[in-house]
Amino acid sequence: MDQQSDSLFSFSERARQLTSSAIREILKVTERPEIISFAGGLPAPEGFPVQAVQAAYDRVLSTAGRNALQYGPTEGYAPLRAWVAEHLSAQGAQVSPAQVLILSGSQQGLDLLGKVLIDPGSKVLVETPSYLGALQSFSLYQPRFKAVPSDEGGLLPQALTPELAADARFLYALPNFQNPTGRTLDLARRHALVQAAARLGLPLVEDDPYGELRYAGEPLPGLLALAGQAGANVVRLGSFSKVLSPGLRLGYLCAAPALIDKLVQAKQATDLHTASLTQMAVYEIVKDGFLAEHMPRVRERYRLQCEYMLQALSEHFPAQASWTVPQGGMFIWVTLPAHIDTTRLLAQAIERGVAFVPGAPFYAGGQAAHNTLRLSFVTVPQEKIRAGVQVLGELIAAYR
Ligand code: N5F
Repeated sequence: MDQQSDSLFSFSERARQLTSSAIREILKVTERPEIISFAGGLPAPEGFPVQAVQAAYDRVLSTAGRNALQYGPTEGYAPLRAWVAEHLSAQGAQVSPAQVLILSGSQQGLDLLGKVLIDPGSKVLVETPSYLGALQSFSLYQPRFKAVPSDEGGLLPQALTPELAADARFLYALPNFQNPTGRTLDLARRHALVQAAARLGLPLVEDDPYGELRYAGEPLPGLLALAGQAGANVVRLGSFSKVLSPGLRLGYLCAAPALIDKLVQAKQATDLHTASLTQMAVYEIVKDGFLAEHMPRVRERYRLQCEYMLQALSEHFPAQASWTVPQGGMFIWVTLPAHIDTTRLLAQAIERGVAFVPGAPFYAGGQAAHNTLRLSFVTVPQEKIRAGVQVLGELIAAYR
């Protein structure tokens, strides 16, 4: 098939460099029902508010059906933009609706940012490791990734030297329960990061799909909320995927109006606008405070699942393995003894009916740690978490 399409089309330079996301590839395998998958960051379907979504679609269609089925503005449905602005303002940022762009999933925001901010060869700063879907989106625009040093507490703001930041288009950062490591940037580092960014004139892209999923520790202000005082330029991405459902494909971006204008032009060329019906239905759901009653249930479920996996890891993984203990979100990051290559381990694990995401594709602009892997603990039922972790423990012990 590939050979045939190669001779049928002359692919662009950009397309030639495209590779498939490791997560999406693994998800194909893990669709088999017998597989215990710790791979995809798929929210637990038990948490999907099916009835609320159904009722909202019904209400929208019966009260404003013709509007909902019509084209709409590229910027997004005005009441939803206003809700997002208010939601972010309640978290300490000062945001007006004009600074909000509604997206078809926050992944679209990553692509649009790449489109309007990255030229071939542009320097883009990333954490080590970082969300591989963002690396994939940005890669289409052929940047030069530079890794910002980090430790178990996340990004090291003092590592942002003038030399590292010089000419960088932006720094892509995930302060809450980072994908893939689950780690969280503490308050002191958040302050130091926005101050360094302001001093260096470096835009920060704050991606926060998991922020509402905190089940331990105190909530911390986001980079956008801290930006005002420091005078930093922060672009914030948010998503309804992890609070309502990813199948809705709805997210948003908040930025200075000058960037919103450019992104709107790029979005016009991409999809004209995000589905009107979806935006109106989601607005119906969130406008009266549904999330305040819904999120505690989701958080409690994730807390228990996380605890369960941590327990299974300490029972079944060897003493030389270490892992992160997240305060929220969906991921645990495991570091195995240096001789273990987790890409090879994955092939063996799939034969035994267990999947995870190997660590290597999460690295850009620096050395990859091939002995790392990401485990998602939210979709697998508790008894299967134990069974899956046990299999991985056996394979690690037998690895040669
Ligand atoms: O808002 P949405 O659903 O487009 O989320 C994209 C996204 C953006 N930023 C970060 C840090 C994310 O983690 C995500 C979603 N990540 C999932 C993951 O497992 O890493 C996506 C898995 C689903 C898939 O690739 O099919």
